[in-house]
Amino acid sequence: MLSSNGRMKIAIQRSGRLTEDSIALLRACGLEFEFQKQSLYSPCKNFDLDILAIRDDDIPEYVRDGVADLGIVGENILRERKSKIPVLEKLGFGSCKLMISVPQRSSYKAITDLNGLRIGTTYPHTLKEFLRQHKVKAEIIKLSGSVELAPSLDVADAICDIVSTGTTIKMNGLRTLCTVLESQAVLIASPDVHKDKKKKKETERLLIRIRGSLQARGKRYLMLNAPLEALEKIKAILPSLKSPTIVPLADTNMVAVHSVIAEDVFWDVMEKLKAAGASGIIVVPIETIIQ
Ligand code: PRT
Ligand code: ZN
Repeated sequence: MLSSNGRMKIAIQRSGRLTEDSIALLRACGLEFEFQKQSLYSPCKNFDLDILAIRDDDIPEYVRDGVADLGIVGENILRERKSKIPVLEKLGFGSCKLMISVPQRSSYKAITDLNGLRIGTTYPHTLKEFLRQHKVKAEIIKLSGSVELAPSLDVADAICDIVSTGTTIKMNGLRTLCTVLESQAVLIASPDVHKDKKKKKETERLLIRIRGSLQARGKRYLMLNAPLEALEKIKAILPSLKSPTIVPLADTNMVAVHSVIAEDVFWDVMEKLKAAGASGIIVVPIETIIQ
């Protein structure tokens, strides 16, 4: 039985591709809990929230029915369930594409080439909608798993399945033909959350933390010393979130510059800063950014 102890509940995938990142996100929000996938509930010690571990396919229904107040699930599942539950935030992990693939040696190139074919999938509703939009008449073969085997077993001529690295498709002698849907994990909320004052407030608190942690992802905090005359040059090099913080130093010819930079431009920026006269460069990780 599901407990209704009055605490908020967030549903996450019990065991699968979204589990680790969902837990990491909640921990990055400062939530303290021990996650055991054997138990349905993991209570947070420092937040009025229980983590509910279930199959990803059940998350939209649990949240829609208010059994869970919040949920973390892939957009692909929401679309397939024709869910109307509001998405509060895209979470930037679990990225994948729902794609139509065909045998490598086939001659199919365009979406219209799918006319008259049998397409195997575990996403019949999403595929039906896609084919309707593109005015393609194909037969949808509903499968429950191992979709990639369907063409070699002659159960289907093409497949519509989730692709991430593309290895599965390649290993089964298939190639992708088109994208049906781009997906990532999202935070959803039960419509009832907004009607309950306490839950609404707790959701807003959590959302601020989630956004702060997403903002900080891929960013570093940079500190350096620079001669005053090099300051303008250094400011021009720094692609900061906002203008950098300039701190005076005991040596009045020098200043300290603090800024936030993106991880992927880090080394390029570093070399330019050194060449411009920066010294004592320190780069530290950022846990959260609250705007
Ligand atoms: O038990 P439960 O029902 O909870 O889990 P599940 O087995 O249904 O889901 P799971 O854990 O496989 O995926 C959970 C969610 O992760 C999906 O709903 C997507 O939102 C997202 N996701 C991200 C993926 C993938 N990447 C992915 N690669 N879901 C599935 N795959 C599968 C795909 O179906 C195919 O079999 O991985 C294979 C392709 O991967 P590549 O890397 O070889 O292209
Ligand atoms: Zn599932």
